[in-house]
Amino acid sequence: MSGVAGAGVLVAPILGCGSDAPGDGGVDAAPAPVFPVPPLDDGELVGGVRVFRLRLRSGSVEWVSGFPTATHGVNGAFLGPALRFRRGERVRLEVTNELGETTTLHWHGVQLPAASDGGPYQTIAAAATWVTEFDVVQPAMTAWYHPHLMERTARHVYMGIAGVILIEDDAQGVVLPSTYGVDDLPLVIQDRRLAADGTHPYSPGHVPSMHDQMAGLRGETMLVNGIRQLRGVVPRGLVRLRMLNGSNARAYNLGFTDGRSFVQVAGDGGLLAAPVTTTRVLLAPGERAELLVDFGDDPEGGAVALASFSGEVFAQLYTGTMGGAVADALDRTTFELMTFEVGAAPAAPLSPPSTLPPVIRMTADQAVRTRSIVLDMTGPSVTINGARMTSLGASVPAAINFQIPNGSVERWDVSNNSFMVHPLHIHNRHFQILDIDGQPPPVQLAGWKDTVLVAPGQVVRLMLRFEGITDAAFPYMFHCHILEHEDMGMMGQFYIVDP
Ligand SMILES: [Cu+2]
Repeated sequence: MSGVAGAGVLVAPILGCGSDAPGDGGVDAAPAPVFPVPPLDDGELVGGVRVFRLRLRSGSVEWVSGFPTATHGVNGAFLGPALRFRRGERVRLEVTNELGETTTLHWHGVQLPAASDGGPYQTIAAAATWVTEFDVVQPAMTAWYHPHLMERTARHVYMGIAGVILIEDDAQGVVLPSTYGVDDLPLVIQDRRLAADGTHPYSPGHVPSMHDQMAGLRGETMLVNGIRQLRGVVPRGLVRLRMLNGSNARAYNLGFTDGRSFVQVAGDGGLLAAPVTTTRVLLAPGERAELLVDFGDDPEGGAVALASFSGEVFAQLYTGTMGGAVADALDRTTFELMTFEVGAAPAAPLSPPSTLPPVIRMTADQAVRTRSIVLDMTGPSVTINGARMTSLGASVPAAINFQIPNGSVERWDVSNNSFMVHPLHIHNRHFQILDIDGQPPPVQLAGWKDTVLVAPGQVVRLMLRFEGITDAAFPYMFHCHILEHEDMGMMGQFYIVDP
């Protein structure tokens, strides 16, 4: 198995993983019959409730030969299973924390009661089990889960606690490749900064520098599904890739090294209003996209790499001297993430859908109130509306606390006054982008979303409908999804309350 030509620093072939590492597809002689994906977890039906049992535990993975890296994982050494939810069902998550320290587990992109959100208020003490239950009310989409502990999110995600959630909804009537691990493939994209001894800035006893906290920690080693230089075999035909940018800070401008086009059918919040044929998809941390890639004309044994064409968007995402200082070399160039090998097996005889169900667009006149959300960085500080959330329910200089009456429609005008991109994530409620610098969003960004990339100098106006279960005791969070920024307090909270 030859090494992939990466960014000049990724020259080693895939290294053997720990015995229970994801994929374990390293140096074994026989090619893996299926694509290395996280295990699929359908839970167990108990009295009509789909129960998932998740164990947060420590482990290790040998990304650097001879030097195991200490990791965290969910039911395994690194990352966690793909949880499959079905719309209309009730799910129960039983999360046992064996990490030896407090954490949380947040269901990113899932619409649920605030007490089930798994944000910084729902802490799970060491050795405790958190049980939460909610109804799956939303259409098909790819969501994900990760810790969300106040000031510790970046560390816990970097150590390896993350996984995808596949929400299914047969009522939508759209036929997409759906054989998990064969033609329906989640790709969890993460970068890691690994030293020669396998440690990284969040390893036990290590602390990221102030520069890394301000810039967001970037690394030179690319992992897909926890595997370095992943090579996966795909059938000759249409394949669905569920992309998740699970990195702490790096954005990716994804495309294929042979320039082939693909069809984007879904974003963060599920299906787009129409399929979009393109050669690039830009994903900030926390964002997802579902792509249909046709390998039907590829020769058996052919290979094509997935790459990030980051240099193409560098000037958009980073401005001025300060922007240049927080970006790294990879942000200025093109680098490979993984390689697809085309197998012998034909895929299911599917074509990309020519249409998708309509997405009813919200309009500005529906808003009963507007809010300004100003993202900024000054000195050693990352702020929302000039404030930092410093502990639960408190911020400096003033609490960023919104009380939003249930049933309200609001317009949030999000501006980025800083020199680098910030992805704003809003818990529970998906939103629509009304416009970007006054222009209507392209189709890829015109569906429902929960995380939006806001480039320096941009004003992105969002439309949100707050409805559902009210809770005066527990808020939902909104924050920058550069996890170092979130931990430094670039976060606010809102309550949905009875009108
Ligand atoms: Cu940020």
